Amino acid sequence: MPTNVTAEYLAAEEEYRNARTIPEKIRALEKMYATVPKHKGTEKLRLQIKRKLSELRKELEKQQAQKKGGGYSFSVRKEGAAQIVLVGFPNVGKSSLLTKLTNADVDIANYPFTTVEPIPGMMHHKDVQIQLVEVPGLVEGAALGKGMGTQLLSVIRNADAIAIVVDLSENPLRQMEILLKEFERAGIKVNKRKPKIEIKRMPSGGIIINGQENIKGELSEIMRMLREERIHSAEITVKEPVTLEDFSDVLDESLVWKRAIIIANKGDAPGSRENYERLVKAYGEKFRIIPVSVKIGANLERVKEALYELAGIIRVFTKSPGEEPAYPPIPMKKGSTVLDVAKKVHKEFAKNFRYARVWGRSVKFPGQRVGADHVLEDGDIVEIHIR
Ligand SMILES: Nc1nc2c(ncn2[C@@H]2O[C@H](COP(=O)(O)OP(=O)(O)O)[C@@H](O)[C@H]2O)c(=O)[nH]1
Ligand SMILES: [Mg+2]
Repeated sequence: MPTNVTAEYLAAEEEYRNARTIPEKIRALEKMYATVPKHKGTEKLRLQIKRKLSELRKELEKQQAQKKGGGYSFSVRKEGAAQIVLVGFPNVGKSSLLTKLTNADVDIANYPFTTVEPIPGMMHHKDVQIQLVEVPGLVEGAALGKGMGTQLLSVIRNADAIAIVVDLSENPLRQMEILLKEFERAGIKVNKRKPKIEIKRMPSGGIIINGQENIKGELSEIMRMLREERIHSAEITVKEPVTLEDFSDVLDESLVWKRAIIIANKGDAPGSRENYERLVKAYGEKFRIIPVSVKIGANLERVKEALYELAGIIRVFTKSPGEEPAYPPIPMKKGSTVLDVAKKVHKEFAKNFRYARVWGRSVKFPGQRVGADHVLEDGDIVEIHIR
C-alpha cells in the first residue's frame, strides 16, 4: 500500500471493508478511485480498484437478471439502419420528442415515471429509417439496481448510440453529472475512443506483442493482466501510445464505447438560456449540444439531422450497367466498403466480385473503377461487376 494516500482515501477504504452489499462495495470503491492520488506510484492500485469494480459490475448484472422475474429484461429488437436511445431524467420531454420525431404512440403526462418500459419509434430521414428508443426513468443509483436500472442500462449498452435529453428548465449540469456517473457505473464509455489495441487469440504459441514501444508501463503488468483473463496465446498489436489503464480497459469485456449527443429541451422555459450557456461551457467540448423546444416546435429539424449523423449511416445507391440508380438507397455503416455493399445486395455478388464503378464523393472522377476494399461515402452510386 502506498504511504502517501489521503485521509479521505483511507476513510473510503474503511467503508469498503465494512460494505456488505454489492452496491455498497461499488460506491466505496468509486470513492477510493476518486480520492487516490493520481501518479505513477499508485498506478497498480488504481488498476486493482478498476478491476474490482468491473468484477462487481458483472456480479450485479447477474444477480439482477436472476432476481427480476427469472431474467426478465427489456430488450428492444433492432429495426431500421440504426438504434439510438433517448436517455434522461423523468419529465424532461423524451416522450414528447419521440412523438414529434417518429410514428410511436406514447403517453405524455406532467408527472414523473409516466413511461415505465422502453418505447421504440421509427424516424424517417433522408430515405433512411432510424429507430429511436425512449429509455425511461434513469435516476441516481440506476446502475446499482435502483428501479429497473440495470435492465434499462442494458438497453443502452446494446444501442448503437445515445441521445441524452436534458431539461433546460432545471439545472442541466446536475442531470449530466448523474447520468454520466450511471453510464460509467454500467461500463458505458461515452464519446471516448476505444484504445487501438488488437487482440487476436491463438490456439498456441504464447504471447506476441507488436508495437511494444507504444506501451507506457511495465510489460510484466500486461502479462499479469493477460494471465488473469486466461489469455495464454495471442497476437497483440498496439497501434498507438497506450497506458496500462487503456490496456486493462480493452481487456475488460464489461465495457462498451458509445457515441452520444445532448438534446437540451424546454428552450422556451424561463431560465433556459442561462442553463443552456452553462451546459455549453461545461460539456460543449465533449458533446454536440442541440437546444430545442418540443413545445413550440423549435429546432426539431436540427435534432433530426443530428440524430441522423449520430447514427453513423451512409446511403449507398446501387445501379446496373446502363440503368438509373435504384431507389431507395441501401443504408450502410460509415466506413463500409464496396464489398460490404456487394454482400448486402446478394451473396453471389460478393462471391463473384470483379470490380465496381463508383460515382460520388469517394472517387476522383465519375464512374471510377475501384476494388473490393474501396471505402464509400454518403450518397455514392455503385455499379458492381461480377464474373
Ligand atoms: N415548457 C416545455 N415543456 C415541455 C417541453 N417538452 C415537453 N414538455 C412537458 O414536459 C412534461 C413531460 O414530458 P414527457 O415527454 O412526458 O417527458 P418524459 O418523462 O421525459 O418522457 C410534459 O408536461 C410535457 O408537456 C418543452 O419543450 N417545453
Ligand atoms: Mg416518457
